Amino acid sequence: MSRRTALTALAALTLGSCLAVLPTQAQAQAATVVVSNSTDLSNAIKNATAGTVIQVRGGTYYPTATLQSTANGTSSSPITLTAYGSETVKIAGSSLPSGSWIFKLTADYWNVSNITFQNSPDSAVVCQSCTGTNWNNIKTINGGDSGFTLTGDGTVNNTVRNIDSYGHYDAANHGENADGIAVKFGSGTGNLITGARLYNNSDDGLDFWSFSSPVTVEHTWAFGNGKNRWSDSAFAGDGNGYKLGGDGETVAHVINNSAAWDNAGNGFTENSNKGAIVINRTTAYANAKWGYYFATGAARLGKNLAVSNGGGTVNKGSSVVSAGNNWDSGISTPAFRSTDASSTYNARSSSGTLPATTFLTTGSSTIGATMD
Ligand SMILES: [Ca+2]
Ligand SMILES: [Ca+2]
Repeated sequence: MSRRTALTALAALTLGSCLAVLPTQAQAQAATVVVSNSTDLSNAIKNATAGTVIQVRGGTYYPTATLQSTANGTSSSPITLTAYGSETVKIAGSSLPSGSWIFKLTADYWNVSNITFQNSPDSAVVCQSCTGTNWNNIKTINGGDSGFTLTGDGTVNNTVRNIDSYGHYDAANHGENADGIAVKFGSGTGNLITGARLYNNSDDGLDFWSFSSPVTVEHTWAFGNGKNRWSDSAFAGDGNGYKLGGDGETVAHVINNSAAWDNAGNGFTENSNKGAIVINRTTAYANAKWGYYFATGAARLGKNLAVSNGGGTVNKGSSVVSAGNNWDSGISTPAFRSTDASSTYNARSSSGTLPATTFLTTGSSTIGATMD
């Protein structure tokens, strides 16, 4: 103890009886909690308060009930749930009752990072009416419904950064529902998805069905969705890369610098959303249906690149504004450096960004996704 600290402590002791400085409940519980078993993990999540940091030791956890919390952090004192150091943390849903989710927040200001949620009986991660949550470098894998979901009114200012979400399949509905990311049935502004890799899901890569406020997406890849990888004789997955509406909502979502390839449906589709959806510098390659399907709405399509899509390049209605895309007059189609997608499955960078690839890159500074 330094001399100054010692004197301060002595002064505090001397004055203690009249100062009566007692910690508040929140201050008393704010702490770093290191957990290494499912019971402690569940309790730490449930009992967190603003400022709590939950560090999860490496290993695979098998909770027997959904991990959930309604505890709020604050913008200046969020609740943190993360892996301990650089350890590898997986939370598996295989001991949960059927129909369960692995992790559900109905809460504000959480930062969740560096955790894999796998083999959920139903959805893996659901954030309901959340404000100010940040999800960094998480994975949702091989679940029984959508991988990552934002839902409910009051879904505000959430950021999903560098998520991998793949292999989801809802067997009971023959794959009709399981998306990589679902932002559905709700409202709220300021939500951002960036750096996502959404692939090999039974339904769509990304789905904004019945969400009535604009969502921004950037630096995201959606591929291989909607294929029957489960030998389901009544398979019903849709397989759109980016499904940008539905249920009568009119909303101007924004998609920048992202790509869709090898999906069983359309690369990018309004899905009946008549809003002024902005799609800018994206690439649609070798999707089974249309590269861009915007037949009824007022989308703004700019500087996009569509190549080798089975249904055609673009289906655009009379209210669509289209400029600088490779289907517009006078715009040429640059050659791809590579059409070998194997590197897109590689590990991410140490900071969590998408793996380096030349796949679908062209070097163009004016058209198409840059694939990073
Ligand atoms: Ca569907
Ligand atoms: Ca869907």
